[in-house]
Amino acid sequence: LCSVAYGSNLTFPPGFKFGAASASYQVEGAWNVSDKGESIWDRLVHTKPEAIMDLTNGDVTCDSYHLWERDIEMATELGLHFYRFSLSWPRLMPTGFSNKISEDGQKYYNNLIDGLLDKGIEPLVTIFHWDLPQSLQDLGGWMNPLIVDWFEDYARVVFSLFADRVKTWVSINEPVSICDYVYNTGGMAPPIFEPHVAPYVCTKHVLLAHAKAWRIYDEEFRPMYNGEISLAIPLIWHEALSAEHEELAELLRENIAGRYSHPVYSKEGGWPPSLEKHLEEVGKRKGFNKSVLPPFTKEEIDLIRGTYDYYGMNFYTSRLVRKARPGESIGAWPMNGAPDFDAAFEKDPSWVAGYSSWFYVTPEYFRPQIMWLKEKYGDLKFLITENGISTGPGLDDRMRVEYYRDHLKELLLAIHEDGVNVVGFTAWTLMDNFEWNDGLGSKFGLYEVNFTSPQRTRTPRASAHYYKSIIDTHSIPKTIYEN
Ligand code: GBH
Repeated sequence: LCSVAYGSNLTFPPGFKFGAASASYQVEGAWNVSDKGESIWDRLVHTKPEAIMDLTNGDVTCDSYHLWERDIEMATELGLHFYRFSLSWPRLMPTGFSNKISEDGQKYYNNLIDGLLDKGIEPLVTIFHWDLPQSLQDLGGWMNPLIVDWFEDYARVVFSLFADRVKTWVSINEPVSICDYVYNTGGMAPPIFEPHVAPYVCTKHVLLAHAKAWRIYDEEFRPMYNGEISLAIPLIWHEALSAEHEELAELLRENIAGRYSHPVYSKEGGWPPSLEKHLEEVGKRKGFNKSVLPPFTKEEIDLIRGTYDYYGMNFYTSRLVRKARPGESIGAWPMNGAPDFDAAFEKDPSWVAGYSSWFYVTPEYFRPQIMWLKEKYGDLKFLITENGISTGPGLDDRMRVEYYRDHLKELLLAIHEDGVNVVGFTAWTLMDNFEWNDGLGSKFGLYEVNFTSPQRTRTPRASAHYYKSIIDTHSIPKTIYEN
């Protein structure tokens, strides 16, 4: 692509960094090599293959466990400033506990980290991106309060092994996915359907686990290594269908963004007050005689509050919100509706659909979402930890080019017009990979992966060239697709 930068307002601030992301279960494969333990995703795909749309699984996927050198080469081709990847807990700690650290697991991540650093690319490491050891799931997983201690042990091992070279950390990727999607749909791993209590209990445990990891880093590792650690929180903007639904839309924003952000980022800590009040009513309505949202003690509020170094934000899509009609059946939170809030979701007819069923392209709400967070929690430092779109196969992914162009333009407006401090942007994802329940058929990659070749050949798409030109020019360039 021939590219020419135009207009200073389409230029990113000096020091702004670009990266691309992946996650262990989605790219590594090698699910049972060496002493690796079984994860909850291994268990799901092997015992309920029908949970995956195209009946594929992550047994081999991109085979990055063996092809990590090619992954680094791609990151280098793109000119990435950082590569975000996650650690597989059961690969590093086969029992799930810290009594055994895998030699081969350590070696794999050391190779990847050192290989990236050799090329001048920063490793940005996610400690947990959903592949919980099955051994811990057998003990209740995120529903067992002891997970907070198990995660703390895991995080300490991870920091001891890698914090000398890794300076930016994501503790837990998308609490909403592991708490809300999992228990509200029963379709992900673990396949447990319990939408009344489980999502809220899980939220509390995830926040405590994150807080412990942050505090370990802060006290034991930051003095030596001076890095940063935060959550990656997925935001789906909830826009009121019309003015009369605004109060409901705001309550839903508190449920998806506030439930995971307020305890960490607000000055007072704890649950968002409006949400706390609503979920107490929900509890009583359901006959619990108390809130479905477990309360925090004063100590817990203080433990969690302030445990951040930046705001990590994943942004993909949005929803229009209205009050449900009497008797209307409401889809599962957070993609299809909000039963606990008597809220139904709609899409704007003008929204372009992605390949995934949940996906609508809504760059116009990227900026309001960032502003909402800034207004609630103050002048935070934002890092966009994921953004991208699913398409079908093919190298000419015009849709993805336009998706990145439109979202990055909105991000620049947030930076230049609204004065938001955004320090970096991460494309999801470096290459096509195992897209959870959507399997290998849903393509999010800048690089296409040929899943039928033993080499898992990776080929840059138009969007890879486009992203490279953004990085090279530090601005949004004109391309063959520019209108
Ligand atoms: C992120 O999830 C993840 O961090 C990443 O691993 C993933 O590959 C990427 O985005 C693209 O999806 O069955 O209707 O409930 C985004 C949130 C969570 C969206 C699971 C789809 C299931 C849809 N995703 N969800 S539904």
